Amino acid sequence: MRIRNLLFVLMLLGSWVNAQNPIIQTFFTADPAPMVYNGTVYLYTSHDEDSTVNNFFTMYDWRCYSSKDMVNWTDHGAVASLKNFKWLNKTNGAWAVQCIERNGKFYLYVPIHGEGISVLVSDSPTGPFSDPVGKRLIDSDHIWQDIDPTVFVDDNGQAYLYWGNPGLWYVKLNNDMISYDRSIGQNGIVSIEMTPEAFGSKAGRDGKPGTTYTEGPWFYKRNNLYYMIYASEGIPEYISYSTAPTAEGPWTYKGHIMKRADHLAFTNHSGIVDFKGNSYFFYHTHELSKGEGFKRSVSVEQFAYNPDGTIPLITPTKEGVTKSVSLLNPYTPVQAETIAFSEGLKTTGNSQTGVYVTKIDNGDYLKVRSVDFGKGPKQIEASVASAAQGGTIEVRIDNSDGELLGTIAVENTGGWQNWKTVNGKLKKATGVHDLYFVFKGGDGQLFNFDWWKLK
Ligand code: FUB
Repeated sequence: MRIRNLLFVLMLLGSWVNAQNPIIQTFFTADPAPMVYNGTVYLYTSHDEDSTVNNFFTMYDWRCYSSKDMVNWTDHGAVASLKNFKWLNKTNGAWAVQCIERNGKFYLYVPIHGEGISVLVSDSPTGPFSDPVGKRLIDSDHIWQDIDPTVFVDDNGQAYLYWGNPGLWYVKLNNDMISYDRSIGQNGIVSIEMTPEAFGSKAGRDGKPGTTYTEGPWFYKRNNLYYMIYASEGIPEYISYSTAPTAEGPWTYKGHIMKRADHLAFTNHSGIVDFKGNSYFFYHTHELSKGEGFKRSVSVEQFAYNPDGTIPLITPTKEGVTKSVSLLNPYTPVQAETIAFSEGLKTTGNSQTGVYVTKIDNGDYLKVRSVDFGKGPKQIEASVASAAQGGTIEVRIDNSDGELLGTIAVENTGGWQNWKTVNGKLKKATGVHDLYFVFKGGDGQLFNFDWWKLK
């Protein structure tokens, strides 16, 4: 009996060690919006602040992460914020974002809670973004319901922007992506009829018949079928979906994709992409904050469509994506903020250094998955800076207390921005491994860490 208990504990520990969800641990991230561009998944998220104000969503900016392998995510920092809108007299309300690319420009559609939906544009997926309109994009008479934009460009070039809570509306964007056709609907805005056939049946709070549709639509097309994925069933939210033969409907309710589970937050919000032959479902939980619904974190599950194009019920897991779709090359500089999992760390950045890892304390660690050691490195190089005592980076493989390949000594470099390249000798290791940097030192913040490279 005791041995069985022990095995059970070891099994739980094992699954914790392999935990990949939530995929970002350095910040609270919500409302995932993945975009595949140029062999990379760019993940745009809203951002729940570490300190919640007035027990409500406290959200000032939008963040971006990218991955080529679906297990390591590179942090590009806050790529846009409410400060991008000079006309806006508001400091909170940076809700669920989506970015899409068209003709080499990147359009970031953002809701500002209570201020409707706006758009920013950039020449790069990671910004800087600027405001091409100078006022809100969606000009409706239900501004408080204008949240959660989702955008899709159809094969014929027509772009659609859908959004809304608890209704669902769309506009047909013009080719410039920053204005819309005002000749349809009500001054350009088409209201979708919310019927049980289209979005499932659920009585409203007033007891009157209604639909399950709640908010957070995610609109896309796959194999000639149009999909609308959305948060459903009120609070706590499920994720459900409907499909249609055209971008404008009629929609048919198809059922749940993710049901309520204990570690899900009271909201949920999803995004779906196909990448390198696999399908991925992004959502958010309150796992990292241990139950705080205004401090959410993005998770991902790999799934497969059924042969008829329907989506199976997806279970939220701690393991998340178990297989990387490509190996990481450690022989060119790897940004330290390329992370599969970490504990105790933050990232920050500036225009000289870009994004780097900070708030490194004794015992914190950073994991990078599926690193291709090849025939084996002899040395490791790392860029670090410290105005304090410095410390040591232990280089381990396969586990945070796995085989120690070597250590890098970090001394005071004369300032938190005085970057110095330091080296450490490594024991030989070949093949593919998960690489762990385990940080050791005295009390307080030890050093900053910008990049590393095997030699
Ligand atoms: O993140 C703020 C709001 O919570 C989003 O706009 C909704 O979709 C829900 O996730």
